[in-house]
Amino acid sequence: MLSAASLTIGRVCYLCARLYHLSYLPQICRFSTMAPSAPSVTLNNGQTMPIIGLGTWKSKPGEVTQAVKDAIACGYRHIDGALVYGNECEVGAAIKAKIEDGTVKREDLFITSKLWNTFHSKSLVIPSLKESLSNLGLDYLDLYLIHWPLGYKENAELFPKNEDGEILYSDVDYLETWAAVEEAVDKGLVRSIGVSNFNKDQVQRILNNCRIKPAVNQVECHPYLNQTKLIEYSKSKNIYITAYSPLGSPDRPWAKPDDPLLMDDPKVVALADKYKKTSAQILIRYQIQRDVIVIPKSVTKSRIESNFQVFDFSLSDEDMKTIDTIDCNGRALHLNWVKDHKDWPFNTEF
Ligand code: 1BO
Repeated sequence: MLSAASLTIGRVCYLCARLYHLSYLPQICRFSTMAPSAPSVTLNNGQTMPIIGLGTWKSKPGEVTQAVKDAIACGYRHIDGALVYGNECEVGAAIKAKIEDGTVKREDLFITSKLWNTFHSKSLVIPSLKESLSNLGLDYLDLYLIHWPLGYKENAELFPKNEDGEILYSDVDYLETWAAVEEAVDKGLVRSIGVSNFNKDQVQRILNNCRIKPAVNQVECHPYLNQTKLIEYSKSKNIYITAYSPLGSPDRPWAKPDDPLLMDDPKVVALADKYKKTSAQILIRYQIQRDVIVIPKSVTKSRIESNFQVFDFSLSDEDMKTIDTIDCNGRALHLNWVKDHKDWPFNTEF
């Protein structure tokens, strides 16, 4: 809980005070004041994590350095990445530049990376983590996630395929992977650990067998796939959900021309008009008010900035409920092409 004293310190607390008058105190009370310009949540190990970060999935190497620099310049302190995004060196170059120009110190930043599916065996986890650290120019990560519960064939390319173009699997149990990720904490290479794209049963299986609990489960989450049940379950276990593709992933390569666009949904557009905000700001604010960490991706400076301007208004309870009504189990990243994998996560309700 924010103390009375903390309410007098810093920009975040000024925003908390403003939001108090907008009846938003119950949600904002889980935030603390680590970052200078965005609220943070406190994870189950006591580490703090800014509730909004810059997503870098699908950000091209030639564009992402400037995007991360712009994000840090306008107040982001949380950058989300992954080895498989193929742009960690360029993300690292931006981090280095913003530390060198005095905008931030390393400890001001919250940097996430993810272990790819071809490195699930115990012996491969720390070497792959070290590759991400080297790419990023860092000596520790704030958060390291197992990217998917799915193991792919190891010691080959990132997307190993047979002659028919089908992905080749490994049968490594993600519990083995989790134990190795726990060792990364012991070695001081990562501060917090978690998972991504795990369903409830898979998270529970880790909880039943772990030494260190996952702090975060990063999943696709937006109003067309609002993940209410997974969020409720996760809260009951003190695990935060991070929402990737919070804007509906309009740039996903496999989108069909007639797929509905979340940002053009009439209910979202009506709320954007009502609050004089963009659709993206409504969708980001929706997650923040559900106490969900959110990582909108953009490489466009004006969008990076406007996506961050979501702390000067509050959606009413009624409008939050209206957004809840457009859920349609509309998963953009279904990975149907590996649905016969023993650990494909989308064959249960949530
Ligand atoms: C394959 C990348 C999914 C989102 O992190």
